[in-house]
Amino acid sequence: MAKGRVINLNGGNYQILLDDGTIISAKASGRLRYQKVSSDSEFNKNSNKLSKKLSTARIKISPKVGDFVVYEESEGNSYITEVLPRKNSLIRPDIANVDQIVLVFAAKEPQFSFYLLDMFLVNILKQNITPVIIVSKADLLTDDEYVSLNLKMDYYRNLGWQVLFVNSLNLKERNKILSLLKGKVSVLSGQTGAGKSTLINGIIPGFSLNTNEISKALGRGKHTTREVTLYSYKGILLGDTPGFSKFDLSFFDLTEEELPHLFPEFDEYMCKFNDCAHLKNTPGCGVYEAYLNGKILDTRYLSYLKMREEIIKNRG
Ligand SMILES: Nc1nc2c(ncn2[C@@H]2O[C@H](COP(=O)(O)OP(=O)(O)OP(=O)(O)O)[C@@H](O)[C@H]2O)c(=O)[nH]1
Ligand SMILES: [Mg+2]
Ligand SMILES: [Zn+2]
Repeated sequence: MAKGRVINLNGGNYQILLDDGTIISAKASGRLRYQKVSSDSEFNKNSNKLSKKLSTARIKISPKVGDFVVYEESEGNSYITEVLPRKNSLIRPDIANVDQIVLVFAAKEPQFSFYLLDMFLVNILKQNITPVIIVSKADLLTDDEYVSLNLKMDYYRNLGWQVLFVNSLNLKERNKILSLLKGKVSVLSGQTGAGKSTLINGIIPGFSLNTNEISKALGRGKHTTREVTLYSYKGILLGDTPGFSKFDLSFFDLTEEELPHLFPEFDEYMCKFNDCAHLKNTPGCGVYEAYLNGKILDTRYLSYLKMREEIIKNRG
């Protein structure tokens, strides 16, 4: 019985990274299709296969990038026979066992959007993962634009997150980034054309992942990266992912009740009310007052209101 970690999957072929650094190719075994799991297994979270009375069930599990798997050799081929329990499992990007998400947001091209940033952050926090924020294409900013954007990003730094400005085409912050990635599984996420693949090329010497100019007509990338892949470098695992376009960000199963708790700074401004929605013009609402007093960044509060509306609208 041998183990490894899936680092790429393409048309039914899995690349598996072994402890000694070698990479083998494997297919899913027929036996994999159904696997015995207990009722408290992570695999069961979204499965209704298991009634309260049963303690185990057999459910279908497909290995995904990031998974630790058991494989067997047979007639010169390798077959994955088991997917080991996941520490976490993301849907977009589709990857398991991640320690950290590195959000890559272009300062320009595509235009920086606080709403989009807040939306990504909410989704990351919902999955209990720590974000790192990298503002790419900082070289495209004028000095004034840089000062003003950097000042706003201080707000995010004060929430406890790392924020770096970089020019990935001439990466000066490589050592700093390497130290943030050290010993962790990190995955880059962000809009298409933001520069995720370019950043990886800057971090890992000799790398040349495909990158592409953003479309002038659409103001966005062309989805150059098509699949999730983990790259291994000096004890770091770094995942490149296909970018999002504005239109395919969804709210998964977010509820309007949990939304305020995914804006961590809101906790500081307690409300008089138990289940306050923190809407504008609510007398006595601590969050609304903090917004009025400038303690909560205006774009954060507006992102909250807009996301709340979207959630309600999507629920129908
Ligand atoms: N000036 C400048 N251009 C950059 C920077 N980072 C990336 N670019 C350019 O932005 C374009 C898009 O970069 P990619 O790395 O392909 O973007 P991506 O996020 O991987 O896009 P998808 O794979 O579609 O998700 C390319 O033309 C890059 O050369 C940067 O820091 N500064
Ligand atoms: Mg890419
Ligand atoms: Zn309130």
